[in-house]
Amino acid sequence: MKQKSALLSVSDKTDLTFLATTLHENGIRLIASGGTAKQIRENNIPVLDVSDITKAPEMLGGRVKTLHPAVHGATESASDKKDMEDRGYDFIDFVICNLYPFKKTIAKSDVSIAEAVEEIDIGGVTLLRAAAKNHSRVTILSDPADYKSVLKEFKDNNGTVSEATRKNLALKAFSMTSDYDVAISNFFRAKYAGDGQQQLTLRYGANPHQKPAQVFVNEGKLPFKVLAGSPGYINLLDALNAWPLVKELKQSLNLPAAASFKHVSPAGARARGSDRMSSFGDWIALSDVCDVATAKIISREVSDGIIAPGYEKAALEVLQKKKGGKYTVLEIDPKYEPDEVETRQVYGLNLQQKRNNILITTKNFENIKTKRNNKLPQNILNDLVVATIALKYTQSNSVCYAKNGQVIGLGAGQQSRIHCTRLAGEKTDNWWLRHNPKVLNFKFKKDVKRADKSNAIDLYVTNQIDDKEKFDSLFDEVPSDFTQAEKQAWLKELNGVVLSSDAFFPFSDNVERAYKSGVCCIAAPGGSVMDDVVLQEAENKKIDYVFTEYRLFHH
Ligand code: 93A
Repeated sequence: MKQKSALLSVSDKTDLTFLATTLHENGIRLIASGGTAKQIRENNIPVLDVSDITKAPEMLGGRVKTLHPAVHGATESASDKKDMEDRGYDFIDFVICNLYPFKKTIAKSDVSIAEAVEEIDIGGVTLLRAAAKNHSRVTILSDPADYKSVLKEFKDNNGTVSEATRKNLALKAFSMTSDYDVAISNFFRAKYAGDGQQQLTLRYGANPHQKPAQVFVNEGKLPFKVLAGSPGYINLLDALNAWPLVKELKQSLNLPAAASFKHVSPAGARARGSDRMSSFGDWIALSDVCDVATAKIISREVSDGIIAPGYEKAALEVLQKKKGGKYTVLEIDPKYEPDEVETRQVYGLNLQQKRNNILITTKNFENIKTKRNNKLPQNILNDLVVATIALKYTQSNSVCYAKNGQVIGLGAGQQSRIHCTRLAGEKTDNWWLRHNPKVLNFKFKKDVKRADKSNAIDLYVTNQIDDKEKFDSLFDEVPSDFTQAEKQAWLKELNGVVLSSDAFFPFSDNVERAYKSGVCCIAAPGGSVMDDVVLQEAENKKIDYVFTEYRLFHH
């Protein structure tokens, strides 16, 4: 039987001597590149230089060590065998290779491009790929951690390595080259693509100590331009959730849409006033080109940034002056469509899923399960679309109340559904209480800031005024108390509210709570063992209940 050969070319020389000794002891001929051969030889193990089989010496300062037809690519096909014989080359059975430490080099803070370039492996990647491609006969060892187990298998099985092991090792090698190439392209994207083209450096990550931070696409260009300010990581999370929300609302209802986001959930949709307190320092999205009137409204609000498909020239000038020029303005390409499949990394692992790209339209609300109505009026259908699209971009669990084409109460990110229903219900009640004539007629002093007004109104309607003197000092005319009886009477007048839930209601308490905030129609998926009980509660309360087709969890 012909003697087997191993080609060794390793940058990380961990356990190299052990490996070479064992291979040699098992009758395998060793061939190695410069530094690898030197270390093997120093340990008195016989080894050939790559040039012994290529008849071409290592050259260009080591940049060409193993790149040669004697080394790469031969399969067991008859024509390959003939080619090899004609040239007098032998087959290689084992390839042991790991790459120049590119990642380690670029991790140094002051690395120059020249230094990084020197660490780009050419021949090693070619070796790994050629060997992995030929894994039907070649064993490829790309990680010193595998030496021991593979050598044991080799010895225990009369000098063979199983197909299963070869497959695993090939996969490892393919993954290694792909990871290596990603590191190289990321490095050069940051250096060469020009900030904002394919990559944009962000101020910082979720927190100021999480630096560096960036947003990038692997190919093509980023679908947005920065027209003012400098976005941070959470700004982008908000923008990239708020934009599809308004885009889909517009698509579905053919009406202009706006959204106000905070901490990656909407604080309002189609109107910013749904939850003024939460919208303080928000991110705004508009479905349409921002005109001057809208820019002027935004300019007096406390807000962090905006994303829209365009800006009238004068509108942009208004926004560029906001926050002393620090207001962030992004222009999104309205034609941009993300890939069907989305991938994210959490705790070092890649998670992948098909994007939630279903479009919510009024058609989603035709499966009415209660007896009162067999068709819903158009305004209710529209409100259900608004509430449900808002949920599609809200951190789960989530429940949304809507009325008059806008979100009026949204409960996000609660682990319990009834807590969502209560939270959103309380927000809805507050929204309604804020629309009481007593509040609408507040006579604030002239110099009171908008945020202080919002805060005072919130304290007033939620009975939380601790410092009455401070509260009174905000007014030209101090408002009389909003008594419990007055509030109860006013809340009774709230009606025509719709509610959407991102998943089924497991208990009828949700329906009871919704009823207290004037809900006349609920949309939620079915599928709970308690469906019958939940629907019966809706019948009792004269609430229309629609089963929707889709669960809409979002994280
Ligand atoms: O500069 S290279 O890209 N040119 C080559 O032909 C080549 N062949 C193997 N680098 C090349 N290698 C790499 O050299 C291997 O990937 C390994 O990391 C390193 C081993 O070099 P030495 O044996 O001289 O220590």
